[in-house]
Amino acid sequence: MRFYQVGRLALSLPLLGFAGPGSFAQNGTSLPSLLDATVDELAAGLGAKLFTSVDLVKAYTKRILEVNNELHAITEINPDALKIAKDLDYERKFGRLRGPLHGLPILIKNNIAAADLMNNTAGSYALLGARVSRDATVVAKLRKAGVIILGKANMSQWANFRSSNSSNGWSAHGGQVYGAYYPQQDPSGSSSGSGVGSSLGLALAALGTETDGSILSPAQANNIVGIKPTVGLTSGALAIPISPRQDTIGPLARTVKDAAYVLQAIAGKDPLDNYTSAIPGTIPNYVAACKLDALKGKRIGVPRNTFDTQTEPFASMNRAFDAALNVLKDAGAIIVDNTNYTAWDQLLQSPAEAQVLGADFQANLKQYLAQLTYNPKNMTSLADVNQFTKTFLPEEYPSRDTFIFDWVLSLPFNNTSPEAWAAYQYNQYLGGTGGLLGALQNYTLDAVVLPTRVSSSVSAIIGGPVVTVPLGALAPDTPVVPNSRGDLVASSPNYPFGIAFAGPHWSEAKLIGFAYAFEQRTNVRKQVKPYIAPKTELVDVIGI
Ligand SMILES: *[C@@H]1O[C@H](CO)[C@@H](O)[C@H](O)[C@H]1NC(C)=O
Ligand SMILES: *[C@@H]1O[C@H](CO)[C@@H](O)[C@H](O)[C@H]1NC(C)=O
Ligand SMILES: *[C@@H]1O[C@H](CO)[C@@H](O)[C@H](O)[C@H]1NC(C)=O
Ligand SMILES: *[C@@H]1O[C@H](CO)[C@@H](O)[C@H](O)[C@H]1NC(C)=O
Ligand SMILES: *[C@@H]1O[C@H](CO)[C@@H](O)[C@H](O)[C@H]1NC(C)=O
Ligand SMILES: *[C@@H]1O[C@H](CO)[C@@H](O)[C@H](O)[C@H]1NC(C)=O
Ligand SMILES: *[C@@H]1O[C@H](CO)[C@@H](O)[C@H](O)[C@H]1NC(C)=O
Ligand SMILES: *[C@@H]1O[C@H](CO)[C@@H](O)[C@H](O)[C@H]1NC(C)=O
Ligand SMILES: CC(=O)N[C@H]1CO[C@H](CO)[C@@H](O)[C@@H]1O
Repeated sequence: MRFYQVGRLALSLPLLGFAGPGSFAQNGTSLPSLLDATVDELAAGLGAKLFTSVDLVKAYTKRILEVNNELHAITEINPDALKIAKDLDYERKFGRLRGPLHGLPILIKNNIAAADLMNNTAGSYALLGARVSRDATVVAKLRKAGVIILGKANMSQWANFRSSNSSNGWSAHGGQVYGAYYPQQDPSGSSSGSGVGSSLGLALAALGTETDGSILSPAQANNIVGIKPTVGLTSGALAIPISPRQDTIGPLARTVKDAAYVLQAIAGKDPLDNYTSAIPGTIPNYVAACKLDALKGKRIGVPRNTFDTQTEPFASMNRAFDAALNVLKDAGAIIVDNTNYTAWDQLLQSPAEAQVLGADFQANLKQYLAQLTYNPKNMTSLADVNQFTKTFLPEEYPSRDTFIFDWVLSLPFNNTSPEAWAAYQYNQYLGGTGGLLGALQNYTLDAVVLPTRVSSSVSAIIGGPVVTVPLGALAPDTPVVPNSRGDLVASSPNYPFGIAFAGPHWSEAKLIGFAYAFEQRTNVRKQVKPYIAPKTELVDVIGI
């Protein structure tokens, strides 16, 4: 078995200035390669007038069009993107910089609404053409920070809350997203297009949403960084919901620092989302938290009973994980092994999470639909959506069933019933005293570290933060295994996987620091190569 990052883990300092093969401007000045370009590199290039935001939009748009027929990562390109870029270039010219993201293009998942020409459908024809009167709060914040919303990223339809037998990254209105690391790769989900789009440099980065795994898992499968923020750190207003108790919006980006820049721009209180009122004090500086020595003296637990499987490919991932523990130690961390979650087996058996999500989904979808200012298919409830899905052919029913919709509609309680509250309280025990919070306390830890594939649930049910960073890719002799539907490759050579840091609520700055310290010492992202990538670079569009 071979892992890209294991073995010589020499400390490699971040490259200064413009890194990578990139391309060259006519006069020989090197331009950043868009497969890997960072915020700092792009901001420096814009500042030095090597290129403009208009150039960035043109280049990223071409890159999308180069690969989208094959990968279906993007559902729509913002028809206003060039105009917005022009305006931001104009502001820059006159010295008005909105912040470090000024003039940089970002993709947003197709369940986050924008009050522009783009559709927000969660991948369903039921919402095609529907309008909202304002931007989702995170989108408004991005625009204020000078970000260009370049397009919408395809996703697992309804954030994977419709069917028992669909596939990751499939939506009726968007088709099937594929990952770029193996032909027909399962891109994971539900923020599938956000993962692929960010990984292939179809934009600077992307926003995704997570209820349980939907940022962490596609970030891992697409060889990038994902930050799943504490529920309430980023406003969920005007994102198509599952449950406000677990839904959270966060960045998928190629580097920890870029993800930190994006998180900085979208975090904050919002009167339209009461969960944000729990944010303690002022928002920390997440970019400044990116320090090489962030792990020094920190106690990092390993809840080993959550990943003790010896079957492949998981055993391989576990070995890579164990090698990574040595990197953390070398970076000064105190590894506290076997900080096991006492309630893990109970969590695996528990229906409580599904009950909470199901009860909330019905009520919260209704609230979202009530905010539409134009609703061409008259969707007012989950029952309407279910009926539509079963009868509108492109929704591919019954080949892709409506098991979750039907189950939610049959629940004998709703989200104000005692049953839902009891389930929620049980989750707080499973993830709290019996899980992450108990381990943090009992072993006096700063955080725990986990293979990304097992990192989401415990933090999901208590609303805690997790950061994932690339760890490796499966070896060339890995068997090719299809997903359960038989239409994607779920495990294969070169399939990327990650390592995740989880901590207490509002500990993003710490977790970002830990992930950065690991990333800078390993640089896995650049060693794992996609089999397909767009060729357009800035040099191809500058001045055209
Ligand atoms: C190269 O060209 C860019 C514009 O395309 C210009 O801003 C830059 O100053 C030039 N650099 C040199 C070394 O001439
Ligand atoms: C949104 O969907 C409508 C209906 O299909 C379509 O006419 C429109 O072009 C879409 N918007 C964008 C920006 O693609
Ligand atoms: C937030 O909470 C207040 C007080 O309970 C309530 O009046 C308001 O409607 C809530 N706002 C939202 C957007 O839920
Ligand atoms: C923790 O879990 C691992 C893996 O299941 C097991 O080998 C170990 O004995 C456990 N340690 C404790 C203290 O429970
Ligand atoms: C939606 O409702 C409006 C007003 O009741 C009606 O005119 C329209 O035909 C309905 N559209 C559909 C697709 O059912
Ligand atoms: C999905 O489930 C439905 C309902 O059980 C079934 O009719 C359909 O054949 C299944 N599709 C696949 C691809 O297994
Ligand atoms: C929720 O269920 C309770 C009974 O448990 C019922 O009284 C209440 O009207 C229901 N609420 C909604 C919004 O359906
Ligand atoms: C932490 O300690 C408490 C009290 O002894 C115990 O109930 C709980 O199971 C422990 N949790 C973990 C994850 O170790
Ligand atoms: C921008 C883009 O390529 N959108 C495509 C997304 O997928 C749907 C369905 O396959 C196409 O119709 C769009 O053209």
